[in-house]
Amino acid sequence: MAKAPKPDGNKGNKKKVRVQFRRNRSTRARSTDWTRRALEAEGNEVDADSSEAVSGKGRLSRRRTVTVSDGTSDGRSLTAGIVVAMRGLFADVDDGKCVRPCTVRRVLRSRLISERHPVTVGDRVQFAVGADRVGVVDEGVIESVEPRTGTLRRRAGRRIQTIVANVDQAIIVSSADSPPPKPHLIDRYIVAAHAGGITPVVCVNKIDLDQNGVGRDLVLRYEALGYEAFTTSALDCEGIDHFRKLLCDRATVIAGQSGVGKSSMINRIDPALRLAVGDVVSHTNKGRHTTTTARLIRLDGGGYVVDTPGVKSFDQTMVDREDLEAYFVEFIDRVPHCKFADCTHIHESNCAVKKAVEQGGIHLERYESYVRLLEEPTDPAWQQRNVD
Ligand SMILES: Nc1nc2c(ncn2[C@@H]2O[C@H](COP(=O)(O)OP(=O)(O)OP(=O)(O)O)[C@@H](O)[C@H]2O)c(=O)[nH]1
Ligand SMILES: [Mg+2]
Ligand SMILES: [Zn+2]
Repeated sequence: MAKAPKPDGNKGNKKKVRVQFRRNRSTRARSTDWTRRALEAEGNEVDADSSEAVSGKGRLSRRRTVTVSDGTSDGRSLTAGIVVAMRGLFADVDDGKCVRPCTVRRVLRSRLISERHPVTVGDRVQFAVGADRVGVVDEGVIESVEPRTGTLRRRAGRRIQTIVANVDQAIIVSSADSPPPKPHLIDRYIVAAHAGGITPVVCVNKIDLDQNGVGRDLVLRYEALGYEAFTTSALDCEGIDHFRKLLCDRATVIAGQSGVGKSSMINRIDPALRLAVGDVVSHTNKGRHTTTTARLIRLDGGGYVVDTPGVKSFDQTMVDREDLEAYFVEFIDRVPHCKFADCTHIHESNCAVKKAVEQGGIHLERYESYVRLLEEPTDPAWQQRNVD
């Protein structure tokens, strides 16, 4: 269930923690200069206004002691909020009264070195801020991030990108046509949703373009596996009532290829949102990547929805190879009948999974998704750093 931000906290107590120095820095940089920060925001380090007291053995020391505040920062009280968007290393935090840009205290970033960003959309945070000047929303500093529940994550280079945190379900949107559906991408999202502890739901939008029934077949495929699956048309509103009901009182991420109509569907729920919608390029039949950053939207009926940018591909190595079979629900009953206990269902003889594929009990495209995911290169070093 979606939780509203808690009321202001005010607990006091400073404590010392030991954190690792980042390898590429030995001196601290502080700034309250917005221009420099804005220039550095994309991909570079930006220092939060900090009360860090550094002690240690100078440049040779790889560790430092920082003083972080448990409940207050520099005498400023902490406020609870939820991250609604990320802009570089700045987080837009909604505390129920306003949306405020916040930097992230360096100690948090040091602790979450394996993540591309230490905070993400959907995170429930505590931030410190001075008294607002009249008519000005001052910048805040995120001091702590609550433990995450359901997440949608993917691999981004050698790090993890948590696309969204604290969601209950992922509605994985495909389109019946234009762009043509990519069942393999749906399967990747389903694995990632299970791995992140959220419920996958399949939606085939643009059902008005479903001339040859490909979209309806996809829905039947996933329904047969026990997943909630439904069709919509953001063009003529078919299925939008069902979509609205699914969002009610829950936290949902909407994910899928570019151009499938994710933002158009959300606009149908609340036309006042006016989310940007882009064309599908006619000669490539692909979307234009109109939505460029994930955005959390509170819904009038309770709950919230996160619109995300369309993806071309979705790398995930959250799941170990030997566990992957368990993420394909239709494999689970068959696996005990394979001859070899460690059967990978690829080259072994007497494999119950392959037999089911031959006999039509397992859809060939689902099996191909499994094979492609299994054969995807994994990075052992990456998996060790998987700390979240
Ligand atoms: N025919 C038809 N067109 C639709 C439907 N839904 C959306 N579209 C069109 O599809 C195009 C892409 O829609 P968007 O809502 O921008 O798609 P998106 O999934 O948000 O795309 P990204 O933001 O790039 O990820 C627009 O031209 C929409 O008008 C639908 O149900 N039927
Ligand atoms: Mg969009
Ligand atoms: Zn097997």
